[in-house]
Amino acid sequence: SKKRLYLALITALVLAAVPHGAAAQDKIKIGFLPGVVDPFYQVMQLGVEVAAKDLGVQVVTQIPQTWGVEAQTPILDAMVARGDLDYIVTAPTDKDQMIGPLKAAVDAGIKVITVDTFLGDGDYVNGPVTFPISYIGSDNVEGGRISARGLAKATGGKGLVYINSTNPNVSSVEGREQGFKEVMEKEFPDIKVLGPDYNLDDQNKAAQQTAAVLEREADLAGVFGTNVFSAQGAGTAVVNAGLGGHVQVVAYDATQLAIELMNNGVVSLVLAQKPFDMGYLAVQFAAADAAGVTSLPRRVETGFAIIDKDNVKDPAIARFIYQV
Ligand code: T6T
Repeated sequence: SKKRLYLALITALVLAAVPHGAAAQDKIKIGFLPGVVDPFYQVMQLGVEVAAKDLGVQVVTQIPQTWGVEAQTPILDAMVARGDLDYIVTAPTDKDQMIGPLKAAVDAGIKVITVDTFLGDGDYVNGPVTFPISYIGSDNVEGGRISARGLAKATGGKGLVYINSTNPNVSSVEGREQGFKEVMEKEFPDIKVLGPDYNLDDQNKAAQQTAAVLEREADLAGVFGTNVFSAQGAGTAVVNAGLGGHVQVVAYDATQLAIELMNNGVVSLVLAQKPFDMGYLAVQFAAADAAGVTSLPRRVETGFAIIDKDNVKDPAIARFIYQV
């Protein structure tokens, strides 16, 4: 496809411009600061590391233990204070509150690439936020739409469904909620949506919240878990309530547990993102930028693998299950 050709061209340019085995002092140094320790970002880290090796660049990785601005900002500040980083590749944990701390990095001479989540509205050409080189991640609004159609199909297009999510103001999960609600309103008038409840990216909290809804709403037909811990918590609650197969779950993020829950008939659809590609491309972009490439796209959507019972054994699909 055109996109593949384009990416191959970038790689060729980068490989031509970045001499292999360059002296250590010539290597660019990238700080990698994802959102939190989870299988999604661990796979992204693999992509970052493989690209760094392929392109001969250095990477310093630091991963927050918990999700949020409070955990991410001090790590970012410390990365800036090191004084030796050329680029920061990061997933902002809040689309507004991380603008200031990341702008400070730019003011200190570090270039920023956002992966998975974006700042502002994600339009780095027209703004309001234009300082990052690029956003490389999923089209999460579209992912929410796909999830809604999957859950509607599994529930027969009617009844009550519930969203469990992480936090407000995070571009990724916010987009998923928006796309999900949009499709339910427009295409499935007989489905009513409850929530979201916010679990602060804590799986136990997601399970408790889902259990409470299951108890309150005897006729709940389905749950949309908008990320790893939301979906795993929701799935666990459904299993514990003995409602597997009666209450359908759609899981965003293809963890081993999500796939196991699908094989057990609890989860009806798993949406795999492509975190390896996000990490690999981000490092490639940094190296290309350092080599003087000025035409890098300001937004790259990395796509999905939509996994269900019928295709999960297909190696071309199964390779997108998060293996860490
Ligand atoms: O769903 C991913 C990521 O896309 C989101 O921004 C935060 O949660 C995950 O890391 C999964 O836990």
